[in-house]
Amino acid sequence: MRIVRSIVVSAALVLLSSGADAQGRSAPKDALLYFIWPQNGATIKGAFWCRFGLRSMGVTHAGDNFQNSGHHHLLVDVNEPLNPKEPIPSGKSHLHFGAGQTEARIELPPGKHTLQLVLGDADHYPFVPPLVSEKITIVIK
Ligand SMILES: [Cu+2]
Repeated sequence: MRIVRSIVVSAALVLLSSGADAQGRSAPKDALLYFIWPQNGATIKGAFWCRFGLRSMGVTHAGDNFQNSGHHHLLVDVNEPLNPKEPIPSGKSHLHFGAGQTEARIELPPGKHTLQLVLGDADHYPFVPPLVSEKITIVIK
């Protein structure tokens, strides 16, 4: 009996630890990620404030593991699809807003650019299915 009980306890521990890992979370069905600004097709002179909109979910810090919440990521000129099994990459074209920012000053070289928002969980994984905004195209003068 004692052996059986220790197996049950270790199985419960495995379940707990996988529950603490935020990977594979799903967003509420009515969640919506969108650009407040700029709008698709906008022509902008110089640097601009990019404003992130999120409906039916909350914005938290990276590392904060609350239900129905995440932090914003901005993809700039990214064409490759995200791998849902990997954390969102980090770099000049994959910006993380881990302090819970809902707007950011963006400066891009003149020309055409695409922008897309992705919501990430506490560990920077996309939700399943991914919660992404429309991919917009802007022109920097
Ligand atoms: Cu992140």
